[in-house]
Amino acid sequence: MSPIDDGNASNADVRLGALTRREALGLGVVAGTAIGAPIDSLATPSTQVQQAQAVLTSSRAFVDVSRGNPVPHSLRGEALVKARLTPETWRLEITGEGSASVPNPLTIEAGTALDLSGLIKLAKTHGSKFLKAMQCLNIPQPLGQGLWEGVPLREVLKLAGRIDHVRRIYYWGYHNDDPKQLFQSSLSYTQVMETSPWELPAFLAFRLNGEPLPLVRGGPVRMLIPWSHGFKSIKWLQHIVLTNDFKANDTYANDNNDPESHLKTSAYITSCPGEGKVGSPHLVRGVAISGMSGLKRVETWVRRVMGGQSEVNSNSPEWISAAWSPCRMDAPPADWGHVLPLGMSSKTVMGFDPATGRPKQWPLPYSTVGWTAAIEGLRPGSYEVRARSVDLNGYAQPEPRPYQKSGRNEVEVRRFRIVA
Ligand SMILES: Nc1nc2c(c(=O)[nH]1)N[C@H]1C(S)=C(S)[C@@H](COP(=O)(O)O)O[C@H]1N2
Ligand SMILES: [Mo]
Repeated sequence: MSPIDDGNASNADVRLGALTRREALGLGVVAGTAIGAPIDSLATPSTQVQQAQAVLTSSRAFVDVSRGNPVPHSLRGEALVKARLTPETWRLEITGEGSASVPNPLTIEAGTALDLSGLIKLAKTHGSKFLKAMQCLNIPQPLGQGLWEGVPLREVLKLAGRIDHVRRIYYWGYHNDDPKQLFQSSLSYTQVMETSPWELPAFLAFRLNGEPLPLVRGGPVRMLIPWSHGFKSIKWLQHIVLTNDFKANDTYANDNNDPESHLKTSAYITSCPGEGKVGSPHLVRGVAISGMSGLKRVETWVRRVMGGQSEVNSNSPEWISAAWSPCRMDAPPADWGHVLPLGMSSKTVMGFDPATGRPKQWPLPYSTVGWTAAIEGLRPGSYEVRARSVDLNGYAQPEPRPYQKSGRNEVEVRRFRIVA
């Protein structure tokens, strides 16, 4: 899939709509999913049919949001070696700036930069893995969901010795050595070093869905910030700088985005047939992301539309008094062995009970869940269906953030007709 704009340009969502539908059709996945099923789950359709949505997206089927000219994952051969984007040539530098004190900087010049085998070695003692959906702050669809393996960033920073006078950490990846193409992101020192043990940590990922992280998804190594939108998850990671400056200096802040915005709870419609028959339930399907505020339920509102009827929005009286009905959310897969990469036990995945192998929470935090609404009892006519999430604080979409530059949150609507 070719990269798309990250939505800071005007017509990105239109282009995305076309891409995701084509992608879903091209992959032949379970009807109506925007998220592609991995090859191995396609081979076991019986375990997938009860699910409205596949758990893992194959690495190539993610919607690709990448800046750069050329985009780093288009490099080949010598150019790739020169860019240090092969497993053998990849290096990570960790340095300090200003008053930050970094006793053991990791640099290419001094021969101390971290290489991939060093990172893999660190993973032997400090590695972990978890499921997480990727979502762009500016695109109203999840980009995909993966099983990511790697090492918490805090363990990597320890390699630089007893660092001091550090309040923030910023980082970037390969960008054709062109300052104009820099895509940088940042975190506070506290966010990196003191993740709650129940939360997924800031992370360096080098495997996805049981395989080495491919170049197309930011390999050999990318940053992965579980609680955040995609712009914190820098691909082709090569540089980390420790600073005493406390301010966020993310490239994404330049486009009026909230740089501290975290992954949001939202529902998306992935399939709604344009026409249905009286007497048979009209099946509407979708996915929802469980963001930082969790997901209580997904609900739909079906509205009869007459010719020339006025638009409604979330401030309209009709909307405010509308009757929303809860949808059926997919249960956790009964057999995680069919869902996870071959040979991986769910007992070893963060967020799962190591004794039973079942998820401790459902939906899993920062992951997607499929949902289905079976709409019944409609008379012939034209209808609109809307879907919204309700988070664990009781907020229904588009609340609590009508301000979209902290994460798109429109309530999706589809039209359909019921015929006799
Ligand atoms: N180096 C680099 N990393 C990047 C980007 C980029 O353009 N360059 N885009 C970011 C944005 S805005 C998003 S939404 C995610 C998308 O990740 P994906 O392409 O794996 O779906 O990557 C992030 N990491
Ligand atoms: Mo993004």
